[in-house]
Amino acid sequence: MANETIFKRYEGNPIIKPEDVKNANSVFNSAVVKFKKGYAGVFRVDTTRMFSELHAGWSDDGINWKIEDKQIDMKGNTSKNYKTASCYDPRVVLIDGTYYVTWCYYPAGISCHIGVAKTKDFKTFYQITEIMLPYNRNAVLFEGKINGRFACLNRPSDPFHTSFGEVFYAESDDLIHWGNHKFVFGATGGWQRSKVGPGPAPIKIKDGWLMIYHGVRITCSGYIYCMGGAILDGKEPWKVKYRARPYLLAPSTQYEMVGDVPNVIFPCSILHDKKSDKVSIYYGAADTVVGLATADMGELVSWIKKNSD
Ligand code: BMA
Repeated sequence: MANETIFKRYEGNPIIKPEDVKNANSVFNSAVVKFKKGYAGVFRVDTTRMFSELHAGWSDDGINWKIEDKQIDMKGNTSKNYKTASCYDPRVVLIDGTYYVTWCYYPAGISCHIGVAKTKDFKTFYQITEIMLPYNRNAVLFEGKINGRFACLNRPSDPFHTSFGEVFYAESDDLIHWGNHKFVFGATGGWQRSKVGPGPAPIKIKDGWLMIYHGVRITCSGYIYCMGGAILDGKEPWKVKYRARPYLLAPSTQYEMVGDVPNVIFPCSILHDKKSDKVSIYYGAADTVVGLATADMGELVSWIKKNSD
């Protein structure tokens, strides 16, 4: 594939298509994790009514998925309109034996902000609260506590498809009260010249935190979403140690270039198999399907370092 650098696309892509879920128009920006002997995840399903919903799903091998036909019946502190609030772009992370889900939604009017929920079994989900002030469009928790606190990366926004976007860091003792907000990085040049936003939960590595993210450039015929990589400081993750200048993956296959929103690669989850040292990225493609791409962790980290300035 022309633009593959370190990540190779899975030859059976796309691994999840709209026809895999009843009444789905599209299944895309979705988050998967290791669960028991297999995998589980929270999937973004846009229905044929064009509501965005969160659905749970399971897999034995991480490639063949069974996704629930019904949206997650969220318990806890949900907004009254949870079922029609257009819930989208989930991220999932395991911290101390509990899985936490963050997602963007519209609990009131056009004010998009971020929900956080917990689950142990991907059957019962409890919403804890809403984090970050509106408008915020993307938030992902780190996979472990940092200096004893929960921490997240997030992207302040406006109600629409902004032409700007920068990544911020925040931390919390209880997932409810957030502070120590710090700027991490913003748009630079080239493929990430218009806006950037966090992708999957950052992964702890020897050099700090491996961060995969999306970067956007606005062209005369629309936005183009690519995937990039950076390494953040282990103790002070708002400090960027390395950030690769070239993209890691750009839309170039038919399923990335053709769909509801053309030219989108939107990574939402990463799996690291410690035995083989293989990294798998699950990404939404063209706001329609889910693609999978894999890389060797060692090669990925040295490529980010080598291509950083
Ligand atoms: C972003 C989000 C994503 C979407 C992307 C491209 O602003 O809405 O859900 O994949 O735009 O349309």
